[in-house]
Amino acid sequence: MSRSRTPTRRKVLVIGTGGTIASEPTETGFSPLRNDAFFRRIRQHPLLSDPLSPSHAAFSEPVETVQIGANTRYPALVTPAMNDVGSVVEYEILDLGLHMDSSEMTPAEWNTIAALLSDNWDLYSGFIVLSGTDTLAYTSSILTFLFTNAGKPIAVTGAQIPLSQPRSDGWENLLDSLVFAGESGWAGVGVVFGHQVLMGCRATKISANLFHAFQTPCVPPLINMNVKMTTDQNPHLRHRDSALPPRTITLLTTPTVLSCHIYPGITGSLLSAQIAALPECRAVILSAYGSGNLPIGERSGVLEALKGAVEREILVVVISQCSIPNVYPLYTQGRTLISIGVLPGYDLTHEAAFAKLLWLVSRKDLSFKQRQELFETPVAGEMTVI
Ligand code: ASN
Repeated sequence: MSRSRTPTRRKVLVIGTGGTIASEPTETGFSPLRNDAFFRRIRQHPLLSDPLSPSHAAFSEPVETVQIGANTRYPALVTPAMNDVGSVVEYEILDLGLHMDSSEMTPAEWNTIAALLSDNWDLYSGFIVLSGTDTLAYTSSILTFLFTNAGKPIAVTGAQIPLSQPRSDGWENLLDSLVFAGESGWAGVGVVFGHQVLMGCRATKISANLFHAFQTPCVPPLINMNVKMTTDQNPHLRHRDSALPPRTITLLTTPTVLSCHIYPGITGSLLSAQIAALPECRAVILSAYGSGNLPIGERSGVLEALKGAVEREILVVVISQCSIPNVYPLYTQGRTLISIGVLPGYDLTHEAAFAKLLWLVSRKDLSFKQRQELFETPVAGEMTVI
């Protein structure tokens, strides 16, 4: 890992959305209550808030917040030294008005997060998005497409155990995120979890129990944060630079991307009914068997249904149900699908396929043909085309 010789004091913006990391026990189970307990816990933690800095304080000390529209900004905190030359990170937590379990996350929240990142781009050297883990990989995927090639780091992290509970992994995930977003020389969207930084558009949640909750099944981690910080020669790890992110687009918030799981006995009429139930359907993800196979015999009517969808300019893509995905047209089924305009998703995760399609259909500047072409072109290392 590259180390600067002179100590740095970079500013990082932390956007809080809720999730387990910010949850407190309630009568109905853990809930990401929107109160300042979350900030108080961080403020009194000696590894996250330097005990010698004036902002460090005991849990019981009062908190002065600033209301910015619906969001709440907490006072800046400073970490203790993060490396051997004494670099520190100064960070501010901005809590979204609505704290939520991430299973409630929708494209509308992604628009809010993306707008906050854009509006604050010049004011901070790095960003951290705190999310629940259930949809964290969807959030990191969409942020990768919205902030492709940005020259600053955006860490997306959370926890399996709340900070309010014993043995929380949130402390380490937050500390590692501050290292990635504030101390390191790296850029790009990374899922920071279990002492690793993973490609934002390749990550998938593999467990609700393991502290290593995320994996990138087809590529190595970007960074291993062990005693030594090592990189796995993932070509998508980029250095900080002054490149601006592309102008953000506003994601469509009405349901436009349909996801269909293929299973034995599925019929064309079942697929058509699902497509018809989405009046503004612009894209369909088919999670198919193995290398992208699904029933195409006349009996099922699936091929006819898909042909009709492509003719109505709906992007239809095939990804694999396998936990290590890889779609390639090896069998007659796969090739027939391609011949009617269905697009192979190669090794895309479901999260990245959904995010890429939402990003493509939300771009008003693209024709249907251009969206098809761009779907098959990797834009942020999200897939390997073979
Ligand atoms: N249900 C939680 C969430 O996604 C799970 C977690 O964060 N570990 O908000």
